[in-house]
Amino acid sequence: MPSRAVILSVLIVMVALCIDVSQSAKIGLYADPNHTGPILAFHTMRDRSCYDLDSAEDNRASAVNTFGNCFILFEHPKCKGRQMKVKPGEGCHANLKQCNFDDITSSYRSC
Ligand SMILES: [Ca+2]
Repeated sequence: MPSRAVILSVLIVMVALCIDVSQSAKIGLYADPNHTGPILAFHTMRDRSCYDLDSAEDNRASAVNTFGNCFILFEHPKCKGRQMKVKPGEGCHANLKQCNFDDITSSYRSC
């Protein structure tokens, strides 16, 4: 029979895992409209820190998939400059050009 402390520890870890999952947000950036062309970025953000695209992916994104999450795309590195929020029902996910944000994204963070 496990001690009460062990059960409590397991519960705390489970709660921590649930919180972590709820805060993680997946994003995909694509070089061409309608989520085609080379994938420039595809990863899961664990917090709201800023992510800078590498020079090879910089200023190339033409479409974004937020997988139901909320993200802010930025014109310059370090989440500076012009910005565009993309979340379900807001922003030009399939064609960033429609929001005058084509080939501009240099960094992003979740919101
Ligand atoms: Ca830029």
